[in-house]
Amino acid sequence: MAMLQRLAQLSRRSASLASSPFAASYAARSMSTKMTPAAAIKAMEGLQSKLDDAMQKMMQEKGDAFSKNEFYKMVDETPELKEALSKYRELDMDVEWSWARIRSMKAGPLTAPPVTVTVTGAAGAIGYALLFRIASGEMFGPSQPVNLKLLDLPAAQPALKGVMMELNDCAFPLLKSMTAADDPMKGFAGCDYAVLVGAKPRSKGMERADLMKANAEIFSVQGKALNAVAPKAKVTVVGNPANTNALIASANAPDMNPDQFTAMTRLDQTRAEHQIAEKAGVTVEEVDRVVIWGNHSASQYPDISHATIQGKWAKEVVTDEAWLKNEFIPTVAKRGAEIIGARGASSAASAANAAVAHVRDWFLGSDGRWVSMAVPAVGDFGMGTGIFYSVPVVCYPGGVYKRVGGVSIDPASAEMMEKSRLELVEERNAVAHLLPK
Ligand code: NAX
Repeated sequence: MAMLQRLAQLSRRSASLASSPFAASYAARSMSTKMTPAAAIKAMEGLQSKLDDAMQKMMQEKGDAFSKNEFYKMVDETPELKEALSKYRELDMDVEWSWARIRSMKAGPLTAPPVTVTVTGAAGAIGYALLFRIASGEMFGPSQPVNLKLLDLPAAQPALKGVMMELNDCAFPLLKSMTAADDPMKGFAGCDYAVLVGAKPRSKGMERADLMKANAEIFSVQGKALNAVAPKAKVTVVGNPANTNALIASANAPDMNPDQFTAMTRLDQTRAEHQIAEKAGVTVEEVDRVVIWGNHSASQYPDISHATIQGKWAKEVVTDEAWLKNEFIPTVAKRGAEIIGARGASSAASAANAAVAHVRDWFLGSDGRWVSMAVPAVGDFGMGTGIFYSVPVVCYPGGVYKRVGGVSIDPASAEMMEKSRLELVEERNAVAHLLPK
């Protein structure tokens, strides 16, 4: 399992390798070498095996201590491997993609029983960025077959059909079956994991309260359906307002443990990690233990009080308090709006990436790393109960997460955390009619 975990972790850096946009750019790159794509692939194969063997060997030797940077360092110091890598570059190939290809094709026999995952809102923007990555093995690991169940509204079925045609056209070895549904009872039937992306967007002139109400109804129906047809499922809510939607779905699933429901704040975490890494002039991999507290909304609190940068306390590296307060926190909290402003569309690819990371860690474990998830509040950190509140957790292989305990909270953090808690209580009160007693 350790090796698979490590592969899955490494693959978070790999591109959406087999998505159709990739296929197009791959063809374009191959053209630039004046080789046909087939000839380029053929030319790569021997080099891939050589590098793959070296990687496997290093993984066996180092186990969990294996890191990709170390691997590249070793390649750099081994003339034969260095030459193999440089030949890749001559082929004008994206090395990250090459590694993904090795992993997706050579990770071992696909003997594990498939994991069944339902994605709602599958025909939407996040769905389009997410499904290809699930089917390629990035969510559940490179040798874990998957069944995809795609749920969307009746009106979205024609578009969904097109997405399924593209998924089929990718011929993903891991994709064992795929079905579409517009009825939650069919869409969730027997799923092991459910990623609830589909939600009603805020239309022009719509009040927040109306948006909350419309989404609350969707998630109460879906909670009931999950309870009836997939009571063992592990559920990740992405659709907004994510925390309160998770609360509603969970409250409507009386036979399921509330801990089976989570809401995604991973995108906020990765946004925060990037901001801190950039400010400190380090890579994101050198930043650890950034925490997102509270609601996936502008009231969230991205907290670096417990974070480390290259093993040192982040607060001792980033000492610019004014930047932390006036730039870092607002930038992370309002990043979604900034992206809509810049690209005229919402952040679909990074949201899909966060969903891949959230579920992957839940399924394969986070290897001791803290990751933020909105989970049922259990009274710690003074947050009471009856809301879904984002906290740091550590995940263990097989779908287990544990809240990180004993985290000290300074007064300034407590104030920020309380603001987000109050907002969540307000959201809960607005949908109280959909929360069975
Ligand atoms: P899109 O509008 O592109 O897609 C939404 C899809 O959901 C559509 O295909 C729609 O037909 C479907 N849908 C609507 N109601 C449904 C229902 N009852 N059952 C099944 N499907 C249904 O939105 P997209 O950009 O994909 O965003 C989806 C949701 O993610 C939104 O609520 C958005 O606010 C939320 N986000 C959450 C993030 C997070 O970090 N938690 C970040 C990104 C994103 O903003």
